[in-house]
Amino acid sequence: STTERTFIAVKPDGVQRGLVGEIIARFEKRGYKLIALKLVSPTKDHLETHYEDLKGKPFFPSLISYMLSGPIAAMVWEGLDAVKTGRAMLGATNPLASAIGTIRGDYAIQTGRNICHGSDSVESANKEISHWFTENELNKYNNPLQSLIYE
Ligand code: DAT
Ligand code: MG
Repeated sequence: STTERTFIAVKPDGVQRGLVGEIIARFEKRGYKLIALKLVSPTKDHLETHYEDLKGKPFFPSLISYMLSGPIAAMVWEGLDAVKTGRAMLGATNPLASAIGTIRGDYAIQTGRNICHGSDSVESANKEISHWFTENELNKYNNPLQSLIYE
C-alpha cells in the first residue's frame, strides 16, 4: 500500500558526521513522504526497549552506549513498500557487505558504526513508530507530488 510506514533513524555517529541531510535527501528524492522528524536524546531505557530483540547478544551493551553517545534523528517515511525499500536504501547491517549506492555502502565501514536504522518488517515498523513518536507527531498532510510519483 502507498501508505506503508517505516521508522528510519540517523544514529549518533551519522548525526555528528553531518549525514542527516544526505539521508533525508535520499528518501525525499526517492519519492517517500516525510511524516515525522525530530532530533532526540532518548534514555537508556528507551533504547533498550527499541533493541529488546537483541538483549543477550554480546554486543548489546556497546550497542546501547553507542546509541547513547549523542542525539538521534528519528523519522517516519511513508510510501509503497517503504519498509523493504527503506532497508534496501540503508544497505546491509555490515557496511562492508553493503552495496555501493546504499547509505551504509557509501558512508560507513563497521557494523558498530553503521550510521542508520531502519525497521525490518511492517510489524516492527508499527511498534517502533509508536515507541518513538506520539500520535500528534505523526503529521497528516496532502502532498500533491504523490500524483507524479504514483500512477
Ligand atoms: P540492523 O540495524 O541492520 O537492523 P540488527 O537489528 O541485527 O541490524 O542489529 C542492530 C544494530 O546492532 C546494528 O545496526 C548494529 C549492531 N550490531 C548488529 N550485529 C552486530 C554485531 N555482530 N557486532 C556488533 N554490532 C552489531
Ligand atoms: Mg534491526
